[in-house]
Amino acid sequence: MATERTFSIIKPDATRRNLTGAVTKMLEDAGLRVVASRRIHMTREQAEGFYAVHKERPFFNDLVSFMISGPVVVQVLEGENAVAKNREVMGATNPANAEEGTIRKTHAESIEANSVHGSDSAENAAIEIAYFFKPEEIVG
Ligand code: IDP
Ligand code: MG
Repeated sequence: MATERTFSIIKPDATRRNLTGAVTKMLEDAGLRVVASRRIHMTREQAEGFYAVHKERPFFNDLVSFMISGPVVVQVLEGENAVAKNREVMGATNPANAEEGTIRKTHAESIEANSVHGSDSAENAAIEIAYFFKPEEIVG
């Protein structure tokens, strides 16, 4: 399996509880390398654009409000099989269904405030990385 990149967000519920380091350590312990990282406070427009695929879902407005309720940390992660590896260490969307030892099982507050975002495919990873980072901001 070749080296791959994926996109991660440490969500406002985690930054609020000062868990940026704890979450990042879990990503690093899973074999992922942080090759770009920036703490931002997303605008509503930015969050709506990022989650545009979910705009017909009933939770869309709440999700956008949550994502702009505080700062987030946007990151590019690199490693072997990075997309799948990140999804594995994140755990299931609903923390009640997440495996022991995953970020969401350990830290998430709810199905919405679930501490992390991770790209679901290599194709979406490329789109999501380009949404937040210029190529020269990613240093592998
Ligand atoms: P994922 O983050 O595990 O890929 P998605 O289905 O892509 O899950 O949903 C995006 C985000 O929307 C979730 O991480 C979570 O914050 C929120 N979300 C998903 N399903 C629900 C729900 O049923 N109620 C409230 N928020 C939800
Ligand atoms: Mg998703």
